[in-house]
Amino acid sequence: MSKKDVNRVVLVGTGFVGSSYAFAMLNQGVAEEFIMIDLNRDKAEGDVMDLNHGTPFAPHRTKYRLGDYSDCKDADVVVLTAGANQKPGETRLDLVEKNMKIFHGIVKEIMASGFDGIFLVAANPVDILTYATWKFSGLPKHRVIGSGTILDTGRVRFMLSDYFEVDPRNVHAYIIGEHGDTELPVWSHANVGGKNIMELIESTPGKSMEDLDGIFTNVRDAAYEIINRKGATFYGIAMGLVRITKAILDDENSILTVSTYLDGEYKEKDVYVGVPSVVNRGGVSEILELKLSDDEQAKFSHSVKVLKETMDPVLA
Ligand code: 6V0
Repeated sequence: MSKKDVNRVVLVGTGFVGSSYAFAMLNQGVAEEFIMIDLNRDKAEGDVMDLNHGTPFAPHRTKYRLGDYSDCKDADVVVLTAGANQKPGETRLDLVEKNMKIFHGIVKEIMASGFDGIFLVAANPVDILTYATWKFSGLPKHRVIGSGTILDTGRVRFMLSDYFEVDPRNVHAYIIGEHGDTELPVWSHANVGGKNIMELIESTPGKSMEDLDGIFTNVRDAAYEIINRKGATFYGIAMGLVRITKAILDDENSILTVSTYLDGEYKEKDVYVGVPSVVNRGGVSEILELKLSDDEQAKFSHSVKVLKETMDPVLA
């Protein structure tokens, strides 16, 4: 809780993702204070005005305010959605140099305010920028979290729910690894209402493993498909960011596939990557280590290798 005894969230970057997140926060009533910062102050101020005008119709009072970095001092959570997004044909890893420079400046300013809360990073490449935020900030690793594969996990749960015609809340399946082209589904632990997904496929006429492969391809490539049609993706990640923020502020101990620092878990070290993690008021308190199949472990290690190969020269 901030010193003011209300939950204070600061958002840096009020573009497509940031403003959608701010709107989703209003609709779900998660924080009392929501402060918005952007290089484009007019855009941030316009959003603040617009959002405040919606508060009479919201389920819970959230006060929006235009801010600057000194407001991070008493923030519980600072959410980073500033930076370039993917243009058609660009991968998330292509954004690394531009966004790393932007993050260096932003994180230094936030830390100069005396910030001592939790960072939630969403800008891409999210796993690498989360690692950079941890390095630039000097905060303990469990208090720096990336959105990781929360969106991809949401996408696979939605697509499986559509395929099996069941409520997505009854679909338990994770996408882990890089939030990007090398991510992977953990089919070995996926289940619908407790029934293992492979058994369900075998016992249901007309369902096949090939369909599952197709579903995963659609999950992995969803951003490209959406960007080709409307230029950016933002509603899905906005909902995922609210979910993480709520898990933090409400001290939920929820298991979410966020980007977390690995120190030997899943046979990997010194990397931030999406794995199921317990999220609460203190940040990430624990990593849920699933026993992966050999094929899943090999794909996960490959994903980490690609992240490190991209990150190491930029951070050196
Ligand atoms: P956008 O609409 O261009 O917004 C970016 C905002 O950042 C703009 O308003 C800029 O003015 C602002 N900005 C840039 N530099 C600075 C700075 N130095 N200080 C303060 N503000 C600054 O991009 P969009 O909102 O679409 O995407 C933002 C980031 O989120 C990109 O890196 C995307 O790739 C990433 N996404 C991450 C997802 C995830 O699952 N983690 C999903 C979708 C997009």
